[in-house]
Amino acid sequence: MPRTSSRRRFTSGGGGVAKAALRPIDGGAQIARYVVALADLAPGLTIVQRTVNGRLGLVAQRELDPQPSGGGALVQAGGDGGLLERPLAHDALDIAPAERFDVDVDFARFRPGTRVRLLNRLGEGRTTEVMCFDVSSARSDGDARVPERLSSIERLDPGRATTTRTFRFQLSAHHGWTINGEPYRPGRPSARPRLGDIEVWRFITDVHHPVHVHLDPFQVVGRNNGGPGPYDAGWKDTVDVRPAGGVGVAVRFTDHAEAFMLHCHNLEHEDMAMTADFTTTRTRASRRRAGASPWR
Ligand SMILES: [Cu+2]
Repeated sequence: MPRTSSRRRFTSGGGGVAKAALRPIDGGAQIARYVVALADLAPGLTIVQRTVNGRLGLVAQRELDPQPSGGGALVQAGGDGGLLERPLAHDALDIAPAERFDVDVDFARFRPGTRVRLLNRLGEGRTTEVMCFDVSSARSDGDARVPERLSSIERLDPGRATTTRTFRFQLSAHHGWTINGEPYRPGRPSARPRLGDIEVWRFITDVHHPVHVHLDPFQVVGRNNGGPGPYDAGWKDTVDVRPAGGVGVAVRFTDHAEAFMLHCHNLEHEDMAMTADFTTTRTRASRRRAGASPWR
C-alpha cells in the first residue's frame, strides 16, 4: 500500500508557507513548527496483517507506538539511492529534510485489534501523530518477508580517493548561510572534480544542516570521529549532518561534464542560497571508465 507523507507549514489563514524563524529543538537540531499533512488521515485506516511499505521523507524521528515485542519494527530496505544490500531493523528513524527511507512494517508482529500509531517524537501537539493503523485479524496471502539479500553495492573505497575537499556549512556575520564562508554566486565553481575519480568530501556544520549533492550519489564513510551512523547505509544523495558535526562521504561523479551544485536542504537555508557550485571535468581516462557506472 503506497503511502506518501510530506511536511508543510501553513499560515493561520490556511494559505502559503509561512516564513517563521527556525527554532532549536532537541539539543540544537533546527526544525520548524511544521504541520504534518497526513495527521488528518488518522484514525480509521484498517490494515490486514501483512507488511506495508512506506517511503518516509520528513524532518522527524519516526517511531511506532506500541513497539512489537523485540523492537526493530521499522525494517529499512532502501535509502535515497535505492535498495540496501541487506535489510536493517530500526526501533526509530531519524529523518532529515530530503532524506528518504524505504521501510517495511510487519503487522503480523502485532496482536489483532491493536491500534499502532506512527509518531514523530520531534513533533508537538497534533504534529506528533502522523498516522495510525488498526491491525485486523484478516490474514494476507503470500510471503511478505523482506529478503535477506536485497542488492549488491559497489563500495567506493575512500583509500583510493584522489582528492579530499572540505565544505563548511555555517552562518556568516556578513553573508548569511554560507558554504566555506562564501555567498552563493552561480557559475563560480568551488570544486572541479574529475569524472571517474573517487573523492572524499567532508561536510562540517555549525548547526543542523542536511547536505544534498547533485549528479551522483555518495556513500557515507565516517561521522564525527567514528564510522557511519545507523541511518547512513547504502547510496545516498542527502546526509544529515548534526550540529557541530562532521560527515565524510566518498563520491564518484561519472556522468556529464557540467556545472552542478551542492546545498543545504533545510528549505529556509536553501532559500537563502546556502549553495555552492562544482564543475565536473572530463579526462581521457574518465571517458574510458564512464561506462562502468550503474548510475548512468
Ligand atoms: Cu542548513
